[in-house]
Amino acid sequence: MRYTTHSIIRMKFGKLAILLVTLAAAAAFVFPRELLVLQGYHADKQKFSVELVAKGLSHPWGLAFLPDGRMLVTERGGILRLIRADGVISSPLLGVPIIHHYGQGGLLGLALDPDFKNNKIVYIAYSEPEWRTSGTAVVKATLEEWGLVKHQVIFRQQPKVNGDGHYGARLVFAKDGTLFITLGDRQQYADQAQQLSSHMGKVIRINKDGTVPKDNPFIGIEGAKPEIWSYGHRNIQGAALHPDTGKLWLNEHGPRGGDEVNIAEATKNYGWPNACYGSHYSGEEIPDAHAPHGYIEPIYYWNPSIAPSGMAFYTGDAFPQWRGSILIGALAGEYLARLELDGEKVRHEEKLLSGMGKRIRDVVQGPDGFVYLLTDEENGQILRLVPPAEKGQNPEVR
Ligand SMILES: [Ca+2]
Repeated sequence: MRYTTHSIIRMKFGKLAILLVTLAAAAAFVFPRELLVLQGYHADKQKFSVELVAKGLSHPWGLAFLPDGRMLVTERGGILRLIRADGVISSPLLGVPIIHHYGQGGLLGLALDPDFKNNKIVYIAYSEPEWRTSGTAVVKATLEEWGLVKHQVIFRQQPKVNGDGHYGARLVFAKDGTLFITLGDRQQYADQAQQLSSHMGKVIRINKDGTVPKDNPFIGIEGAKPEIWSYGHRNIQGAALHPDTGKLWLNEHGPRGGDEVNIAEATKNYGWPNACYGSHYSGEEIPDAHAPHGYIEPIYYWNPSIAPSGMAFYTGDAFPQWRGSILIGALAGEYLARLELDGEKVRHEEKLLSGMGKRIRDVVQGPDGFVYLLTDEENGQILRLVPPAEKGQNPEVR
């Protein structure tokens, strides 16, 4: 039989289609929801249980709920998946950007467009490779059932540098529709956190199309990058908008004994690396003094360090006593921090889930008011905190 070029192409497409269907079927595995043995978990003010929603995710990093109740989840290695509320995990979505997959780099934070219901647009932060360097970038794309289309890279960290650490990479929409991007100092470049000519160690604020908002604070300052909102940060892996004030709250990995919670205000300098609690990992001391140099003191810090990551304000009905608290996942600390607030001060910290031995990468309040967590491990999980079932009540019909 003679093959024409046309028939060969057709055959290849036919085989490709069969291969794709087979792969999709193999990858869409089902995990029944399980109850862990943490029924009636002890806590200061609220008892809760922990449910396993899904597992088998490789170092999941960011989670966002779609309006239909499904979860969009990034895995650090460069995989994006949709996960149903009953734990069914999709095959990897197509159209994901190429990432620098070393160290802390990968597919990282994500956010849905505030008008996602109508436009299906998502924003994903990732470490973008360029020759031997990389930098945090943000891609905007439309989410289809099978993947991302209509990509537009709306932000690129400048300069790109060597090294695989401190990408920051949380994305939060402000109430005015601008997008905050949290960055890190890229680990070996701490001094750039103080330089307005570099994006590193900054909070960035841009419009949805990547342009600079007209009221950004450093527009017109010679040599300053106009996307900068605040500076002097080390590595911001958690951020959330205060539900009442609309201010951007964040947490950042500090040096040894100096992880922080800050409220990021326009033009403000948060001190890194010139002032900070704790000491460099080399043992070298860092001055604590913030005020004499105009650096903003953290509103809270951890000594010893906990390596804080995802962050959410709790506003739901499932845990009334937690309303108004911040929930922060601890990686090295292996717990869920609940910070009780008094205005813009932290009044009390409660350590939830300590002893479970899980590095917690992201924290999200679900549309049901339950608290969803991503665990950072090769066989990563989605866990959720729910109120404990009443005695004799079937937890499935709670
Ligand atoms: Ca600081």
